[in-house]
Amino acid sequence: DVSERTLIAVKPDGVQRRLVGQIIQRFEQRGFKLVGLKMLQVSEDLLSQHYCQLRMKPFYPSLQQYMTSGPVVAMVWEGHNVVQTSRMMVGHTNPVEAQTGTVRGDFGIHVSRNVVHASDSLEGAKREIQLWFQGKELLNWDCCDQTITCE
Ligand code: DAT
Ligand code: MG
Repeated sequence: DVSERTLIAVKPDGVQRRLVGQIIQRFEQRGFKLVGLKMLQVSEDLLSQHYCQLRMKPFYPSLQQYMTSGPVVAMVWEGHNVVQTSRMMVGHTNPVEAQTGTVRGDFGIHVSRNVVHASDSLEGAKREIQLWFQGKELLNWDCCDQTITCE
């Protein structure tokens, strides 16, 4: 499905470390299409909805502290198999286990500062995109070379 979409977010540590450009570049050069992009300060409310399955975890308070500590760059990327492919590009949750060549494997060393978020399933992506973006913030646009890039 060429109109599959996922939510990718550069977390506060990624923004602070000036990694936004390199992360965007990886998704662009892979062939995905950027259809939404914004910088925002995440509220405790948005975060608890985003991580609704983690609210009871012992690390949630520190996760909340970190995720609301500074701006985040949220993006919606579109393309064939983008959910699964972007999880592979982002790498294992714990950077210690993330392969070199992945974002977390190249830029992270600790699970509590793992640089980037990527939706983990089609349903999760749908839910997260609706949570983070208004419909009018997402743009449908035709790529000039879409017959070559399999869009
Ligand atoms: P992912 O971000 O790979 O989808 P997740 O959804 O299980 O991983 O967890 C969300 C975030 O919570 C993760 O990116 C970092 C943080 N986290 C997960 N497990 C953790 C742990 N054991 N200690 C500290 N932070 C953790
Ligand atoms: Mg997750």
